[in-house]
Amino acid sequence: MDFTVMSYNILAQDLLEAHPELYAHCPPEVLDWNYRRHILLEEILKWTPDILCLQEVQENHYHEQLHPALSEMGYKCVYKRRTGTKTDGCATCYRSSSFSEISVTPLEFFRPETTLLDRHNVGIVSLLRPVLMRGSDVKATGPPLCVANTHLLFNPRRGEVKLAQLAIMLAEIDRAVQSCKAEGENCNLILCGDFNSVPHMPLYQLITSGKLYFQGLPAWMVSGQDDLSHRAHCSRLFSPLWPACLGISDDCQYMSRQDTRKSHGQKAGKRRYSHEFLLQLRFCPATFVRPLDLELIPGVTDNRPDTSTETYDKRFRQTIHHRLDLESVYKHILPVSGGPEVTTLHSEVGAAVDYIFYSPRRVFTSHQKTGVHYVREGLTLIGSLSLLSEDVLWSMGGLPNNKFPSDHLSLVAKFRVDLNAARPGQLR
Ligand code: KL2
Repeated sequence: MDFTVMSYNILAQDLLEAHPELYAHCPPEVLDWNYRRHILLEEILKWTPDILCLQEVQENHYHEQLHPALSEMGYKCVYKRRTGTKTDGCATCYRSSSFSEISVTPLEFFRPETTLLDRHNVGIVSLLRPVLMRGSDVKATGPPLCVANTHLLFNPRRGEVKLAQLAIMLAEIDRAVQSCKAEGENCNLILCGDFNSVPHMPLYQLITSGKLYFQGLPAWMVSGQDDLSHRAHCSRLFSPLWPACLGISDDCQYMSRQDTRKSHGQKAGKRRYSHEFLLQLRFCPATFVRPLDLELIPGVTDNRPDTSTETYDKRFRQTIHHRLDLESVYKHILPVSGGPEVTTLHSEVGAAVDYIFYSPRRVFTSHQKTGVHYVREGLTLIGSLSLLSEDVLWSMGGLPNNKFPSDHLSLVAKFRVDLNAARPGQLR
């Protein structure tokens, strides 16, 4: 079965109006919501994706216009507005002729119990089942597909918040994967949205490589949106990245309540460390920068702490991981010119910040008592809609324009899924 996925940040009208300087290059008519709405719906209709992940969907526009129009086009939708005062949010829609819903989890990243997660971004994690219809009968069903849609924090300086928001998404996806495993099924993955982070920088690397060493990393570098290295003061990342009360391990998995208590040795939710524990912070490698004019006192100022001790490593793992197999549909380079693809453009930036990540197809063998089993899982990427270069977009007058109604382009990918691969370990 083939299916298509679209990820599209449609530019909330309230955000457009809050930052008019970003759109000063645009003729006023292309900024008009009623005009933009028609082209947005045309763009969706043109590709008619089986799965549609939207960001910056303004609540009133969703209820009054977009949801009715999408329902008319055969979509079932879930909407999650941001917490706080901003009026937009994410919407995940699927064509009910191609998928049926197993579960939907809206996620809020704002956690009042932590000083870290103080921003009002959200995400939606849906578990869907592919269905192949013949007329009104179900001809076949496929392995579950987890579709995660998010819009991470914009603030380029607060990379630590972006990572923690991402960790919540990854933990929720992992929970969906585990729930499928418990039923004896492999779950395919789609993670898409606006990550406010550019390709190959640390946040992106964490998603695609499954690990990130972050100790001492300047917070602005996480997303790579801007180069803030000239700043005199920059905050850096130190272990632990997020407090244990978040209930998420450094493997980006939910911990049981018991683990949460164990990892701090006391009541969850309180950051109370022992004197012994705090003493170890003196030996944090990134803080141990030797001042140039430090007077040499033999045995005192030439002494280096040993940071390789076992307890140090155990308490601070300095690396975050995840166990999901994710690859980007787009490779961020344009095929002919070799120049960078952009997914968003306005008067201040042109960059790739939107992505569709997916679990790629893997075939492996397992040798069990009964013989050789071929285990197939993952999605085969069979096509994607081209992105454009910054130059080409500026030659069209920048974004939004009369062809592209948002300051982002839509991303579209086509996948093939093996409907017989629903259960692992089958003999073929
Ligand atoms: O980068 V975006 O645009 O994905 O296209 O995500 C955020 C920004 C969106 C939601 O917060 O609003 C935009 N300067 C420029 N753009 C901003 C700013 C800002 N200070 N704050 C929010 N956005």
